[in-house]
Amino acid sequence: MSNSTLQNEISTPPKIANANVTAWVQNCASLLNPDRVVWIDGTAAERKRLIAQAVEEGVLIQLNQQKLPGCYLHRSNSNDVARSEHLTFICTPSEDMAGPTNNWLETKAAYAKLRPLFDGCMKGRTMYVIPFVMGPIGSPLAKVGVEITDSIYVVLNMGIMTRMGEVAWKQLGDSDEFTRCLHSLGDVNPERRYIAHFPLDNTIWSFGSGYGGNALLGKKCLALRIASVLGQQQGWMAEHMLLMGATSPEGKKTYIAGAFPSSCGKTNFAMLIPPKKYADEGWKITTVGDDIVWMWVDEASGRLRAINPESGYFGVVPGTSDETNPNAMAAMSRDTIYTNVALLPDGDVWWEGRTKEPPKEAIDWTGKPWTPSSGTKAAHPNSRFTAPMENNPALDPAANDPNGVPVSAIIFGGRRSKTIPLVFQAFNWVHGVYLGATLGSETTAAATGAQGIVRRDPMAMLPFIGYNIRDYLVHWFRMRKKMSDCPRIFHVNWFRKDDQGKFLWPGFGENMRVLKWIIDRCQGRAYASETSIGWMPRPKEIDLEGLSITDDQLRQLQSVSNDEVKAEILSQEELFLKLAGDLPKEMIFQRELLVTRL
Ligand code: OXD
Ligand code: MN
Repeated sequence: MSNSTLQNEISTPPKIANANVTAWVQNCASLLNPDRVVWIDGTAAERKRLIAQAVEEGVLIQLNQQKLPGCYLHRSNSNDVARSEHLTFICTPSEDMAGPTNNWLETKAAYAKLRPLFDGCMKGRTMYVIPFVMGPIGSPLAKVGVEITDSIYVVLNMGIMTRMGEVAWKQLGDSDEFTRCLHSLGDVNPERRYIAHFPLDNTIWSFGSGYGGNALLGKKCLALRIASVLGQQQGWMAEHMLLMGATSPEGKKTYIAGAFPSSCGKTNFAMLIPPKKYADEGWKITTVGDDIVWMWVDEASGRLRAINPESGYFGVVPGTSDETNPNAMAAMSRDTIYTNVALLPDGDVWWEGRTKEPPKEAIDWTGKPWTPSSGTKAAHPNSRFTAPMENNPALDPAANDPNGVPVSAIIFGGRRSKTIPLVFQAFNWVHGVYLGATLGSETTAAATGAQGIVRRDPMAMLPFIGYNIRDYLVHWFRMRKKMSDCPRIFHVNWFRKDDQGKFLWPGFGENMRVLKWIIDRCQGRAYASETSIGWMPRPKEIDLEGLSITDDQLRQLQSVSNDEVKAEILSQEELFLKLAGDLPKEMIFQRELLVTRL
């Protein structure tokens, strides 16, 4: 791009901009050749302008502003509806740095492969420069990123998911420490789609997709893949976890982090509304985050503390309703971007599970007329809402606290129709890390590929560990040594089914009953029986009052079969073999101890 275009009024960097960023933006503009450069300032007036422009360009559809003030619908390209794990790369000088669970490209080869795609790709387009902060402003762990993109949808989503605009310049000062995030929609062709991470250069290059997890580069790319590398180097952790607060009737607050694979109900759990009985007693649940946490050991207390680096929710909508998650429904009732849901004749939105009765007619997520007899889904199974966390009626008061919150429990959970009981507790941290490392879950629509197949998803981080899983597991084991008092670790499974294929546990708000036992264990209040797989509540420890679950069904939910556990150990072999020769010794010892307990 010629300098004269860059120097027109609209493209002048704001005075406050950091010189290192300005130089990098100039370089990118020369490569991308946009018609215009727009520096995003993050103000409400700018947002209003950009929304109007997005509506005019057909990127957004204005929804019924009486029912859904400030809400818009976006329909993505139908080939671009989920994260593309097979097109996601860790680019490092050696393959060993990326390890056996990542797709790897050699750094120089990756730049050489991607540069021609970016070369001139913004001709005829506007290049937006988005300065943003991940983490509460002023937090020692907060990180600055700058995303260059040609997608107005990305700009508007980043404005919800991150602290965007002038705050980033203040957080960055004159430092060179910012993540260089380069994104272009290209021609949205899966054949030319790459989500490439260069952890050693603090750089992300994403081409050919507008989908959240591939294109909102502050989220999975920065806050998990790049941050996990920084965490390993600097002694902290970036994890795919929700973070919630639970206040007991006596006013004691316990913070709980939970790792669940994509589309396994993290958002629902983080926004849980206690059943009436618990609410009447005075239990209160508040949300710090629903997808990502950054955790470090506080030197003064020796305890793990956590922040949520995001400032919004990019949640799955199908199945969400006033019954299953009223807080999420409230969060997405205003100032929300819906992606790939169905549009109703009155400008409202709909998705499977929103109401018991489907609407008589709608426009489906692809833009075609739809009726209940169409035989297709009206909303895409991975349709999403992007809403500011401030909209959540149950937002935790510490969600913006730069010092974060202390973590008392870590919960691992997968989607397992068989074998895995409702809840059990690890014997100790090392055993808990083993449980997390061997976490299995049935695959969902959040990523392209076959669904419903059990895959090992260590700490629910399989698609997000930005380096060698061997070093990641070692990092988890070593974190214990930094803590004088470590969180208790638990395993849950809300998805166990009976022989008829019916869910045994109601889930959603009723998960409070399980959470209560977890909290009581952390506070040294509840009893547990020692079993081969860990500490388990006695049946009477899980309160079933008001549920139509029989004691027998609870026993089924909690049953552990030695034969099934043996089969589980065998099915973990695939992961162990991937790590062959490199498996941390704790993993081998824990497996052997489990075998001897059977
Ligand atoms: C997400 C995911 O969008 O995990 O959070 O895919
Ligand atoms: Mn996620």
